[in-house]
Amino acid sequence: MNEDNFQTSHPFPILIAEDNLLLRKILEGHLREIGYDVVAATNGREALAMFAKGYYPIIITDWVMPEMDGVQLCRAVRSISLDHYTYIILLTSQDSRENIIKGLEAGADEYLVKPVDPAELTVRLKTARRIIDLEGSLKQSMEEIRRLSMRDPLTGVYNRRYLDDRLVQELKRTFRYERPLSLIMFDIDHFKKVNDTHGHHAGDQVLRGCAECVRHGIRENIDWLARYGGEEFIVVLPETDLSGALVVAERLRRQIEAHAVETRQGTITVTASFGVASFTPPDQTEDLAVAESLVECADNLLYVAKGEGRNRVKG
Ligand code: GH3
Ligand code: MG
Ligand code: MG
Ligand code: MG
Ligand code: MG
Repeated sequence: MNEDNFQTSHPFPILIAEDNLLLRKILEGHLREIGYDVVAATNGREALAMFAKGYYPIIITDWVMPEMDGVQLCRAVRSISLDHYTYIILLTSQDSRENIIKGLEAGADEYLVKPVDPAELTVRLKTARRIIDLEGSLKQSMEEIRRLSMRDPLTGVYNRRYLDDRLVQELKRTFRYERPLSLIMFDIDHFKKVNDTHGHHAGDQVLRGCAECVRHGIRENIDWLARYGGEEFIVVLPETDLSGALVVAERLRRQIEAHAVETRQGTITVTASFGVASFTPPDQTEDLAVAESLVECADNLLYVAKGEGRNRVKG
């Protein structure tokens, strides 16, 4: 087996725990022969210490060992919460029904009766790999779903669901550290006209362009932008009081006004109206309904900005 094959087929080491030197060497030799990388421990305690230092997706453990036996090792490994699954194969000469159940109950996935048949071990390891690969792809899918569930598909900024959850988290921090928090809500002016004049597709491009423009105009990793509704967005500014937020809103207003969106229908520029609301504890007693009232307050001020002629900031 060449180096490349080795890498792609067995990219991780197996941890074995076996107190009998001869059996350990035989097992190590067989695993190496079929291309696995092996790390060996002489008892359960040693294996657990190695496991705590590095992740092993597969553990092959003897049952009867000094200090910590295989069943205790299974229990210990299962009690550690891990990001990835570890497949445990328990080796036993005690193949009574009762012992097998005890081993599986302790968290072993599979047992093999000693003396280990190399051919059987090889196929059991294939099962282990299938489980580990399946778990890996499930994790990836979950991560992808999680990522998608918090974003607005059109603009790529956070969506309303994320906004609701994160805003409550930000407020908890605001209460805990008695720091200010500001919220800017903005709505594109006469956006219906953009759609009516240039088409929905161009309208979409304008929405993307505005979101991009604002995303670049706020502090990276501190402030964040979410799409609240159709052409309404919210920027959350932690650690920022009203005067600071008004400065940011005014800058964003000018940036949107100056931002030209190139579309097949030609260059489109829009303006937006802004409402800014702030909050500093202990102005109010701790109540997470503040999240709603902040949004409501910014919304009302946004409405005032519209009424006064649009393309302006109200705070
Ligand atoms: P105002 O200045 O008062 O905000 O006027 P407006 O025309 O922007 O507001 P109005 O609420 O009348 O219209 C909003 C428009 O935004 C109507 C809706 O079709 C459009 N819109 C909402 N979501 C999207 C979207 O995802 N893509 C496109 N292209 N248009 C959208
Ligand atoms: Mg033993
Ligand atoms: Mg409107
Ligand atoms: Mg609008
Ligand atoms: Mg609107």
